[in-house]
Amino acid sequence: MSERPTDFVESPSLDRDCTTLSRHILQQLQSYEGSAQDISAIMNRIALAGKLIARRLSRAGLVEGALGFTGEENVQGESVKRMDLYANDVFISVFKQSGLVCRLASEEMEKPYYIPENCPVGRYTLLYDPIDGSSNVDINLTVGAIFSLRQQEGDDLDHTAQDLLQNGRKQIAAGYILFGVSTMLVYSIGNGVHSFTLDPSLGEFILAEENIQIPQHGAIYSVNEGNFWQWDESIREYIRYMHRHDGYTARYSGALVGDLHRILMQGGVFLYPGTTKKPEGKLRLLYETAPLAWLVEQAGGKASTGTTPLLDVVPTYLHQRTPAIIGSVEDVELVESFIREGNRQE
Ligand code: AHM
Ligand code: MG
Repeated sequence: MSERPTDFVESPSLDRDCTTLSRHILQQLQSYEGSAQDISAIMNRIALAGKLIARRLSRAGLVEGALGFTGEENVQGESVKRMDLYANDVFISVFKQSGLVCRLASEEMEKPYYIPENCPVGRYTLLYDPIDGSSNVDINLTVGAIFSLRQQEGDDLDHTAQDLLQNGRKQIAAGYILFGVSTMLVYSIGNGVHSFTLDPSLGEFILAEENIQIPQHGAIYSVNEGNFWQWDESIREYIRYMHRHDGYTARYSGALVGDLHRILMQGGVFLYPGTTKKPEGKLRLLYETAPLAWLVEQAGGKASTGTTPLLDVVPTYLHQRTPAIIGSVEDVELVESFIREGNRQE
């Protein structure tokens, strides 16, 4: 006798609606050990931060004091936007009394934020860029948030956070939240890359795609060509090659998360090489390029500085920048081949 009620109708869409982020993470971890429970709880808190930021962004034009600059500069010498600060505080508030994370480090804070009462229970550090591409906020275009989770090593009693200065392979979890047409959360805990769409009516992130694989090659190259005359000749040669060959198309939104998301789904390459003004490029390693590199490699892609695997770079300070070439294997290798050729001729 069937155990199902006779009027039960299979509904794949209903099944999918029930695959929430928290359920998916627990399935991924396949363990009820303390550390698995911690990572699951941390991911759920990151999702909460994403929902809070998405809510604020969706009403930004209506809320007094949500848009525009604060008049201050961050540690990188960049003008701080009100949304940058709001989103930075959201992550702190979400984790402050969680007992899960004992340090938070972000683009907006010169030094990590310590939560001593969470240690030694929560020996994790969350690194994040609260609003990536913040120049897009005031014109109502896509922005993102990037996160990376690392295990704390040692006591860090002197609060120098030296243990964070390690390569990108030390990440335990990484991902981003894309505030676009809809809000998406894309994450990996070292077992494939999975995307979720926020259903505002449920307040839940619902599975969109599991085990995303980036195409081996794609048509898109994503770079700020306004920097052309500030690049090394090898990058200029690569761009000339793109211009002269069929089958390539440029896309650049000014928000790394949006550009990278497109490449993850459709293939291609994102690059932010060094410039004469900024030889290391613009993007920061620990909370921008390393998490995205880790994610793209998890999806079968590649990430490079041009000469070294991006995940091998060991920073010497928290806010260190790196040139970044991230995307489909063939397209990243094409850029690398131009750089190699340039170096050979020097
Ligand atoms: P931000 O985190 O301060 O917004 O800076 C990072 C952003 C990236 O999202 C984007 O790819 C890049 O800066 C754009 O820089 P540029 O205007 O130099 O092309
Ligand atoms: Mg950023």
